[in-house]
Amino acid sequence: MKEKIAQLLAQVSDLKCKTAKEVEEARVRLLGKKGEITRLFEEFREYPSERKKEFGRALNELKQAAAAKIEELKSSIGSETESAGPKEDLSMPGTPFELGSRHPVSIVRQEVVDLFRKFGYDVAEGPEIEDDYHVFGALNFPLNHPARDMQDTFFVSTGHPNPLLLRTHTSSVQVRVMESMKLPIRVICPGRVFRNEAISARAHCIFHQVEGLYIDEHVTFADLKQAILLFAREMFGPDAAIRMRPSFFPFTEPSSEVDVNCNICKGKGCNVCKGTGWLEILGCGMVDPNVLEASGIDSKKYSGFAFGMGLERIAMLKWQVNDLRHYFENDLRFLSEFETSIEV
Ligand code: 2U9
Repeated sequence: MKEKIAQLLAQVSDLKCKTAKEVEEARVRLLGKKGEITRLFEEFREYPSERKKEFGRALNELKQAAAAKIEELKSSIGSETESAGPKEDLSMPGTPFELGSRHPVSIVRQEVVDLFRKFGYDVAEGPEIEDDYHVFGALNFPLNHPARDMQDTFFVSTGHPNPLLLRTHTSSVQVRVMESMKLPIRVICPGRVFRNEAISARAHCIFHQVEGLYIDEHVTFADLKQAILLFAREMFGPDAAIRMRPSFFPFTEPSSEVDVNCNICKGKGCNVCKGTGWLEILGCGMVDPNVLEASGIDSKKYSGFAFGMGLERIAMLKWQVNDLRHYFENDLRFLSEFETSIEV
């Protein structure tokens, strides 16, 4: 034991390492679980107590000397590596990483929402899986209306009077607002809607809408016209003009479709506006008294207007995209054309 201790002590004091790996190897060889010094301690444990006195101190000194040497080697190698200069050239330009961008439909939705917030509208959202009553019944759709057909609507459950379905418009959110909020109501409802349509360049089974509703005493068609004109000017520029064409919706009376003057050909006629000089942007109308009454609003005292627009359509006009399917395919070549979401 005595000789072995002396031999290891000499080894420790002569120990030289060039790399951190060599230091670690030396540590394992001497002090590791199966290291030589550890093994001496195991041997020592078996000795009778009178012999323990003889070697105990020397053995502890060996262990301390080995640990101190390993520490010394570790720090000298560390400082040598540092003194050799930094590995990386910190003046080099960083590795660029690609920034994501907002989806064009999200950009348009934000624009429309911000704009109506500025006009004093609240924003409301509601469930995408709705019941027949909130999507059709409360909105004056007769029981035999074709929109209720399975060819037009995705049903989740059938066979009872108020089946569940994927909402075909966000008007169901306004119905819920009318049921729960105090009058007057001024709200816009952005959201995803679903229709059982064949997918083409002009139609998709999923799209996004923003709908608006304003109910108060003495609301007139003139208020509606002014609100839509202000919206068009904010959205398409101060020169935007609108034209209203009579239309029909079960939930509004009278109803109207709204066109904005084509900002590509300035009204002269081009292939985007199909030679008409006008582009359809939304539908609107005065809320049908039946719809107000269904949600418990006195239609003698209150009146209101409502409007709805498809966001993909607005985005197609804004960026002159000619195929609706681009908005759903997540092709990065298309998506990266739009503004970045991260402000730098
Ligand atoms: C309530 C009462 C009335 C919402 C309205 C339209 C006219 C409309 C279409 C535009 C293109 C749907 O996305 S689209 O296909 N919408 O023309 N929407 S009035 O009227 C309401 C809504 C809720 C309680």
